[in-house]
Amino acid sequence: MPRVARAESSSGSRVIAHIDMDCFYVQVEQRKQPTLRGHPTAVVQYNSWKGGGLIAVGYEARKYGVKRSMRGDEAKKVCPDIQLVQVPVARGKADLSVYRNAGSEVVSILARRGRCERASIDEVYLDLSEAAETMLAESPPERLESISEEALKSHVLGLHMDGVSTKDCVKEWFLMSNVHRRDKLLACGALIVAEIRLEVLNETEFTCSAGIAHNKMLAKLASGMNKPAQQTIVPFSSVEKLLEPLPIKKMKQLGGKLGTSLLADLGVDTVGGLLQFSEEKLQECYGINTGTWLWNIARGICGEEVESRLLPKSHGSGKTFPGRQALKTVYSVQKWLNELCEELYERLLCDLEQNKRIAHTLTLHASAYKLNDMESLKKFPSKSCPLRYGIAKIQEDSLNLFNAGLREFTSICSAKIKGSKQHEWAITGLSVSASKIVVIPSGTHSIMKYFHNQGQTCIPIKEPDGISTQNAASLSSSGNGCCVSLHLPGPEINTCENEAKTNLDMPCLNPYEDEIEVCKARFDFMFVNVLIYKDAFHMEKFTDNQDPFLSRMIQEEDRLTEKLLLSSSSGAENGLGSKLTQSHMDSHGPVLKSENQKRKFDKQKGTPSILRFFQSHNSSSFPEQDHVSTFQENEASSSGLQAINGSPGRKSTCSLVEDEFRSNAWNYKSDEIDPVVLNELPPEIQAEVRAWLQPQKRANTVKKGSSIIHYFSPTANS
Ligand code: TTP
Repeated sequence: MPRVARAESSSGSRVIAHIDMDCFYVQVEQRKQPTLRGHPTAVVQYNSWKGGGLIAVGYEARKYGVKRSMRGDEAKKVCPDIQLVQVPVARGKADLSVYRNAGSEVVSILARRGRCERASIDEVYLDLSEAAETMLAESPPERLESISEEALKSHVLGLHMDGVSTKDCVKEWFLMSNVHRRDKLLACGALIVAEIRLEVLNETEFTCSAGIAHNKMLAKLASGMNKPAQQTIVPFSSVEKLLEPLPIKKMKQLGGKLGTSLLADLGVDTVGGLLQFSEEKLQECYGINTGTWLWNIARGICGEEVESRLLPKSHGSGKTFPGRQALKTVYSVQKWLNELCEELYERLLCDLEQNKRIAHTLTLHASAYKLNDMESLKKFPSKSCPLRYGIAKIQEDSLNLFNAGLREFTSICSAKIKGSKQHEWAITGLSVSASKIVVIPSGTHSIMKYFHNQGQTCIPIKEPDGISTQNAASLSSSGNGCCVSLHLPGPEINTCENEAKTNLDMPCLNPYEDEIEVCKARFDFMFVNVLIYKDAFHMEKFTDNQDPFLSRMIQEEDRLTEKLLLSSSSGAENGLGSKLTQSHMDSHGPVLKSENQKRKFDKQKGTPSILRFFQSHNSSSFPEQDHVSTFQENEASSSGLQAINGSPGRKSTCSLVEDEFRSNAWNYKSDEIDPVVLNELPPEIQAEVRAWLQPQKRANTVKKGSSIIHYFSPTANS
């Protein structure tokens, strides 16, 4: 597409709003304590040193010169009347749940009007294109009896005042008729946003500010321009004027190294400065994608869609240990990790209970320095592994991740500093996060889909230092994340680097990825609940509630178990599978509603269960052993079956699955298998399974190329 047309079409008819809560933590505290309203107020971190650090400053306090970077004592000096409110504390660290919940209240109101993306604890994007189109078609601004007062307070960038009052000018802008359609749509969007902001105020008592533009980037820039409780509109014609003088560092994603490089290498310090470079030149300097992205943002082009997401993409719990609080022993790290994991796990369970979502990846981030090498720029490597539900498991895995990171960190540093002793390190920040969160689907799923998934495990999540866990989630769910690899014993711990390489190198082997994800989630959910039930606290919680979803899940699993009495191998009995099945059954006790159900479970105790069979393959069920799999190892094991197949002494996943399936299958009697299960398989596979059940006939039934192994093998799906 020609470049000018690209700019024109990208700005087209989309109407995007960015809503930003004003001084959010302060507003939440003021709602809790209405006497604080109208007073200069700030929210401080709980630490007592010099009155604590300010993390949110109310607008009344800002007038006195109080800033976020100040300590409480400093703020008192510039504003003696300031009210300092402590952030709630739990487990020795800030407890943000009250703010998170308040954010959710606002999101639920905003989501009524259009596609809504929760961008942070207090920020939301709304795609109002459809609502604006409808308004323009049915009741355009010029046909309205009046324009709301709130809308008339809008700031319209580039509007010429011509000596008339601002309000009149804005009114004229709303009512103009012979203008470009995109401006009319923007006017409709602004009227809608003004209404929404009033709804938020009436229902929650919170004020918010908004930016209304043709894309996310411009809307976000605009929302911060006039605060608090105001809205700013960016007509297409004013985009260039807005961007030209804008300092490069103010642009999202240009605040870091890239922004610094633009200044150092190209001498560019404003967005407008980028306009002098051709797209080719920018590509030459920064690569194809970044070059094009820079060329686009200089012209206000941003094709990023508003995602439909009301819930967070990840959960995290972290704490900083500045100055003398830095942690210097593994014991102290473990103590804090346990606290952080408890908070994280509470939120995971809450998400599971309220939203039926489970997380798949656990990531540990830390910041550290070497005691005798303060200048070392080497960052503590972030590590991730599959997330196992159960508080003890998360705590154990986090510590393993930390130890893996520490080994790498200290060895790198030690190599640089001759004679340095081990363990001369200090941790200044720790956080654990859970990402790759998926909704547990309702409905049933064929065993076929689960088998598809059994050969698969998540690729290492490669998260470059500094990238948020939200990005980790998106990387891991990017669609290239599936590969066939062996389930090695112990959690796979992955270094969070080289994500681009991973995505490029890892073969995407299955075209049914979405279904698999969904199916895996469903089965994971069963295992998750098995683990949850082991925890007395949560058992009580769930049984008290008699959660209908959970009961349905249990019935569903029960149905599957009955249907799929495939596994009776003694190997599985001794493994984790049997442990899980047992605890699953034990723990189901309290929620079984009918005598019938109880009898069914009693009968099933000690009987074969599909869970045992599956468990021997399940990626989240590794033995309790610290197995560190570095990126290189994972790459080797997963960058194609060829590598595995080719290496002597290691069997391919397919051949392992084949062996396992066979060794189990030979033990089954055909009359033990519900024909419904076989009927779910494709005809040629049904034939082969039946042949396995009746070995003497097997040789004649399997067509070449239609084997079950072929069916489940990656090449069959690629
Ligand atoms: P911001 O949106 O950055 O700021 P704000 O809402 O306080 O004020 P404004 O009206 O200017 O947008 O942050 C949202 C909340 O996040 C803030 O109220 C407190 C919290 N926060 C921190 O805890 N630490 C921080 O470093 C920042 C920047 C914010």
